[in-house]
Order: sequence, then C-alpha cells, then structure tokens
Amino acid sequence: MAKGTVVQKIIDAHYVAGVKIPGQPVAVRIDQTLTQDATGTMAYLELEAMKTSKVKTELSVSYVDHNMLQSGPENRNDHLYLQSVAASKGVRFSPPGNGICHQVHLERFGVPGKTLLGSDSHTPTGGGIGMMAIGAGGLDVALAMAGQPFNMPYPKVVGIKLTGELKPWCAAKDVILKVLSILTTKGNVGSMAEYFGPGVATLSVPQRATITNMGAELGVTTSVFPSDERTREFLKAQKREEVFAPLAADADAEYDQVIEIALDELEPLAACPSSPDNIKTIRELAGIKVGQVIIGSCTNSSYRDLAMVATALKGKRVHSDVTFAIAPGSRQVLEMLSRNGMLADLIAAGARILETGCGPCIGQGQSPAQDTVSVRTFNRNFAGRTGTKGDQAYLVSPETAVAVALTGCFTDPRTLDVAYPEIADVEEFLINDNMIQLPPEDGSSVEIIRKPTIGQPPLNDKLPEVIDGRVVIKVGDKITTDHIMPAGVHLKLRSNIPAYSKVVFECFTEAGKPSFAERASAVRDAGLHGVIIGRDSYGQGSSREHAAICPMYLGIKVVAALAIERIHRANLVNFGIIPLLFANGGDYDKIAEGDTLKIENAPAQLAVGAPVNGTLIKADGSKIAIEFKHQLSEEDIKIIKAGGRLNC
Ligand code: MIC
Ligand code: SF4
Repeated sequence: MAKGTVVQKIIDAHYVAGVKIPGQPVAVRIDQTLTQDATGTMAYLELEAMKTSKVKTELSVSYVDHNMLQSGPENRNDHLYLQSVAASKGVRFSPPGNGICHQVHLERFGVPGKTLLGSDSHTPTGGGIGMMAIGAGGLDVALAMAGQPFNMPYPKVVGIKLTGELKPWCAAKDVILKVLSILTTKGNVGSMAEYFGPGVATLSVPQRATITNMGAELGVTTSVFPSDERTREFLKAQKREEVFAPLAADADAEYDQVIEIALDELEPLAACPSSPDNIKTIRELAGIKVGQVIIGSCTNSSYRDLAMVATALKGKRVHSDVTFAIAPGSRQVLEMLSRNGMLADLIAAGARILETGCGPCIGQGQSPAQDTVSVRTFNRNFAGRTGTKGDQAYLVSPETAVAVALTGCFTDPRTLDVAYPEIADVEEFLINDNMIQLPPEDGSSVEIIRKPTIGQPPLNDKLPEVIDGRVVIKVGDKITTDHIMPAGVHLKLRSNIPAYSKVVFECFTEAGKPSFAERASAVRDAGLHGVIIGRDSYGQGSSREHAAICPMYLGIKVVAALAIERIHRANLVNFGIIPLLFANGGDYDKIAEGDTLKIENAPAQLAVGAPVNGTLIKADGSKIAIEFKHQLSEEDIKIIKAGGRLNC
C-alpha cells in the first residue's frame, strides 16, 4: 500500500471516515466545488431539492463555458437560472466569456493541498497546482456544496516518475499521451496518479495541468503533482502567492505501482481515432492529409500554449487546405494575447478565433467534413463527438498542431524549418476578475429565475421486490457517456430530461428501427424494467449524470457489465440504477437483446460483498442462471433501495 505520497497526505488532511485500505470506502471533506453549465443546472436543482440555503464549502464557483451557442432560448435560460441560483446560494458566478471552468479555476482559485470536487470529469486539471481535484456527477457535487463529505474508494497510487527534460517541439501533451499508451483508458478505476521525480521541476504549472487534465482519460480518480517552487512562481504571477503551500511526497514514499517516463526520450505523439489511448508517433502518421486543425479545450489552451502557437506562426500562413481555429481557454489568456499583439499574429496566420469556452471540444460547432481528418489539441476523440458521423479525430499537442496547420498533413514538428519558441513562465499575468460575480452575504431574497425550459430532476421508484427486466440494449467494450448521452446539438436539452431522454444511445439507432428510447419506454409502459448490458469499461468519459438520469427516466433498473467506470457507476447509484458486474465474464455472451433477466428478492439480495443471482430467460423459454457481483457499499445499497439519493 502506498505510503508517504502526496495523495495520502491530502486524504489524511481531509479524512472524515472510512478505512484507509485500497478499495475500501473513504469519506473526505471537500474544500471547493466547481460546476459548469451543462451539468450545473441539474446540480443546483438538486441542491435546491436538499433545501440548502447557503453552500457550506470554502469556495464554490459556477461556470458557464459549455453551452454558449444560444441557438434557441435554452442556453440563455440555463445561464439566467445559474446566475440567480448562484447568488442565492453563496456561489461565485463566472459568466459566458470568462473562460473554461478548469482553466479559470487553475488561474484564479486553485489552492495547493485543498480538495476540489467538480461536476466535470476534467476537474483533475487542478492537480497541476497540487490540489486533489476530482470529477463527479452533479448530485455528488451538490451534496459537497451542502457540506457532505465525498465518498470514494481509498485509492491505489500509481507513481509516475519523470526524469530528464522535454526536448524542443515535444510537449506536456506527449507526456500524457505516452502515459495513456502504457496504462490505457481501462483498468485504472480506483487508482490515483501521482507525478514525482526530477523531471517534475522542469514542467510549469500549465504544462502539469495539461497532464493532470487528460489523466481523466485513464479512468483514474485524479492525478496530482507536488506543489513546489514552480507552483509558487505561478501563484505569484497570478497575484495569489499567499495561498501557496509546499507539498511533496516523502523521500522514501512508496507507490502501489511505478512507471517511469524519460522526458528527453519522448517524441511527438497522437491519439488516433477513436480512443485517447490509441497512440501512434507523428512519424508513423507523417504525410496523412488533414482538413482541420483546432487548438483549444481545457487541455491545451493556456497562455503558454497559445503564445507558443502565435510565436511559431508569426509571419506565416496556415496551409490553404486546412481550416484552423483557436479557442482560448480563458479571458485572461485572450486578453493577454490581444494586448501583446499575439492575437494579431494568429489572425494574420489565418486563425479563426472562437469564443473562450469548450466550443468544438463538445461538438458545439466546427464539425469536420465527412471523410476528412481533424487534428485537435483536445482530450477526447470518441466516435462522433465532433458532430460528424464516422469522424476521424486525432489528439495532439499544440506543437504538432502548428506543424500540421502549416503543412496540411501530419508532420513531425521537429522537422519544421522554424525555431522552437521557448515560452518562459509568465512573471505577471493580467489580472482582471471583473466578470466574476460575488454572491451577496445573505442571498435569501434573491429571486431565482426559472424559464419554462428548466425542468425538475425526475424521481425514481423504490427498488421493486422482483426486477422483471428486459434487455433493451447490449453493447460492447469502452462505451462512453458520449455514446449513452450524446452532447453536440443535443446539449441544449440538458435541463429538459423528457426531451433529452429521446436521444439516449442515439448512435446505435438503425434507420427505420425503433430507437433505444422507444424500446425502453415500451418496456416501462408494460410495467416491466429495462436492462442495459455492457462489456468492459462501460461508462468511460464524462461526468454527465444525464447518462444515468435519462435511462432511469426511461425505466432502466439494471446496468450489467464486465466493468463500470467510476463516475458513471456513482451516477447510476445516485439515481437508483443497480450497477452489476458479471461474476463469470462468459455470461455476457449468453445474453441477447430482448431476453428477460429476472432478479427475485432484489432488495434482500443486495448486501455488501454478496452475489446477486438472476435468471436469464431466452426467447425460446430456456433458462440460464446468472451470477452477478458488485462493489456497492452499505450507503450505496441504501440509496438504490430508496430509488436514488433524492428519495433518501
Ligand atoms: C466532456 O468533456 O465530455 C464534458 C462535456 O465536459 C463532460 C461534462 C458534460 O457532459 O457536461 C465531462 O467531461 O464531464
Ligand atoms: Fe469543455 Fe472539452 Fe474540457 Fe469537457 S473536455 S470541459 S467539453 S473543454
């Protein structure tokens, strides 16, 4: 078991209850929370349902960064609700235009050694500044705002030892892509990643934040860097040196697993379609024609990244077959680039400047043409996430993106005839917090604005005695929450569960055949229960609790798979859906869509560590006994029996 690690020190300092043995439930105090608009409306509706008059955290911030297209009134309706509910509950509000939650939080609010819970899976960005920053479903974040501790399995700690120093044109993004090629996107549930070793000091906070941000794709609970002199310098440059606290693992710290990355041996890499762990070197891809390059997202839109891009492109013009877009991570970044002239260099080079926000990363515009290659500095390339069916999205560093933009094809940036722009740490960031809205001391008289598109989170029924299930869908490995609950053009339905539910598993709907929503509703309306069958690593990716709420609304009672990812599993529990695991992996093959899965005495069978026995009834009437296991805690079981947390 890990000892003397940064992870352990932060948990110790926030420990509330539980057993400090890997895999055992442990509860930790949460100092800060963040929400973003696409998950935030539900989170604050849930907070309201808890009758909390004022948040109990040291700091809570509500950001608007995802849904900003405003085609139709829904987005702005959400913003108004979020702004007013923030004022009423003691939450700071960062309005549209101020930046991506993770980037702004790192710049303006992150504090080394503190805990941060965010309703977005990339909350671990804060690990770059030495926070224990964890992504969770909106309901868990609402509970943290209400003063409840956060429950998680006590983690195994994967130590990632960094040695050497990055060579020119090799980037922090290549570090995390390398880690993804080793650890992959599956099998890391219940672990945390901790960076250590002499290479750490060679990386600035924004570079570290790129690495911890995309650690989300590993499926680890979070990733964390120590807090050192580079951290102090970053905070000083943000005029927040007073919150600096040093934090390092002990010299004799022990990790559960160690991997070593020699920074000086790295070369430019890409995550190829359609998984962040499908890694190749840029050399292998060299020459492939590219139609679109986008630089941005919470992974790679810091001042350092965009200053490097602007410097490399100064006086040049991007290739005429490429559309080239930039989405700056925050207003601080955009304002600095605009005041020092770099924005003009980018525009002159042919960049399309997008609003500061998530934008194309979540399919809000810039969908690529069919059968063309899109190269992005983002963190996710799940199939269809760009908004184009059959898309070919590659994830790269800003350095590689520059080379691709200039040449119109995959090009190793080290072969460019351009001097590598070494970007020194900023000594003084431009501080302008005038968009951050502080809540009044007493928000009780603030009127909360609820336009008609803001619905209430639906409630589930109590767990029935007998689950008379019908398998509504059977899917394969690595099903992401983007498969389950698409974003893109549907993102604006986040506050309207009945409407959003219609597109659950939309990517699997075959032309002319009933959709998942129609099939599930038919099962529900017949008084039966819906079942989803997944294979390995079900529910990867985002924290969107809609991937549980909408199936719940459609009558799903059980998700059975070989493995279920952490945040999604917690969301299922929160909304009263039982996350079961096959005791014998081979049983997966015996099940077909349309089969009946009966679980008798369901509440009595659900007990900590006990198996759950079900009967599979095939179309021909034959019966097969199926044994399931689960990792539910006492508390989880109580919640499921009640039909979800909102009923507790
Ligand atoms: C994402 O990157 O997938 C998102 C959109 O930021 C999600 C949150 C959401 O679905 O609203 C995430 O990462 O949690
Ligand atoms: Fe936004 Fe993309 Fe980051 Fe998610 S991954 S928070 S959509 S920028």
